[in-house]
Amino acid sequence: MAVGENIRINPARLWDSLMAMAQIGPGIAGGNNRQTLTDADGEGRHLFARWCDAAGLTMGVDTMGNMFATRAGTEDLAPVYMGSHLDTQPTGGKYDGVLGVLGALEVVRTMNDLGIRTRHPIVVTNWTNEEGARFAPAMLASGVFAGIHTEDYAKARLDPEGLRFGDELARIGWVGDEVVGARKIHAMFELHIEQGPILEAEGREIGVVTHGQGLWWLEITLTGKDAHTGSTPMAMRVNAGLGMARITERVHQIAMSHQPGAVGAVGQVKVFPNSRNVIPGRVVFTVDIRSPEQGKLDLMRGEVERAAHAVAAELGLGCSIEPVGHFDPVTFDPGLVGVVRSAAERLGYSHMDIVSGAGHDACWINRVAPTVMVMCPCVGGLSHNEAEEISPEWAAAGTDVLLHAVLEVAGVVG
Ligand code: HGY
Ligand code: MN
Ligand code: MN
Repeated sequence: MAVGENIRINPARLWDSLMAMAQIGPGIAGGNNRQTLTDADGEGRHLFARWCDAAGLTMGVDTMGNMFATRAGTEDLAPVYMGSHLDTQPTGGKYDGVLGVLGALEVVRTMNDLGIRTRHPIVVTNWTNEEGARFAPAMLASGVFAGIHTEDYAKARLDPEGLRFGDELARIGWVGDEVVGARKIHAMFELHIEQGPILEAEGREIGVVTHGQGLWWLEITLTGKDAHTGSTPMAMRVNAGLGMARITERVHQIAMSHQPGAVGAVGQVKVFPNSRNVIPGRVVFTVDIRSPEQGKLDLMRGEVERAAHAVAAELGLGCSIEPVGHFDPVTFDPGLVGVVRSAAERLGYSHMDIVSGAGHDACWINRVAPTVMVMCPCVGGLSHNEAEEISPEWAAAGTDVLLHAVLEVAGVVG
């Protein structure tokens, strides 16, 4: 039975919650720097927990710090989950991940306002370390939940300062007592901004996410020789920085050779000794390549690795390559995709099917439970930038669709 289309969330309350969360871990240009397991992340978690408590939810936390706030159902059934992540990039926006967590909370607040009861319990979720910016790989804790990574592997991950994930999680006081992955999920919904330009360009309010593209993160270490930038003859140089530059260009060329539907870039570069007048003797950088097509993704990985070794050989550099992140292209649950699409239609929101360009916790949870995503546009498609913006209307549209889709799957009683 579809819920009446006149039921809508409270847009002002949602927007106020988004703006209140944005005060925690502020960036330097209007966005956020609330990186995972920092004090700011801990503070954001406490605010979210207080809001969940005020909404009458029961909080559970697992040993990876994943937060699960439960609203009881009328029957002892596997819950319907909805959520995303509260951690941000170092120069992140106010909505990436946060809209999915606080939109889910707004759905529960609306259910409370209207006295709606459901057969299945409902769980609002905050997944730890979705971004992977501080501790690679991305979607780390949802990956442990889905059995992709072991908990030991995850807790041993180091940040750029050499701090351990497990120690940092304990330091902010968010090690829970639940076994990771023990929870049963009837269905999982993730509301997220598109982080690309398609919905806005097409004038659509809702993205019905049918698939997610796959990804490789390849960490390349080039080893040359530190030397004086002034007195070392060009022919004598073993320049790791030059190697990194040539490989970065090759990554771009490889992605362009697989158009449409492939992307590639180098986003993180660490140069040693990083002194203005020293030829870099070592460079460590991560290649990020993605495609919705498995074949293209696998081809690109091989081409990047061969190109890296060829450039290193030309310049007499040592070259090692370590995969530090990977997931194959994702197909979300067709039944739930239909539920999201019909909810958007019922509510009168313009919509289109879309493939997610970014990775999300939903990509891993899709391995262990029927999963789907709902997207709303973002201004200029900009994300992972402090200037990330959405409109209150887009936030409300996405959350209305989430409300109706979740109620349909959770089963309204009475
Ligand atoms: O990298 C991603 O796609 C996500 O933002 N972690
Ligand atoms: Mn995200
Ligand atoms: Mn992100």
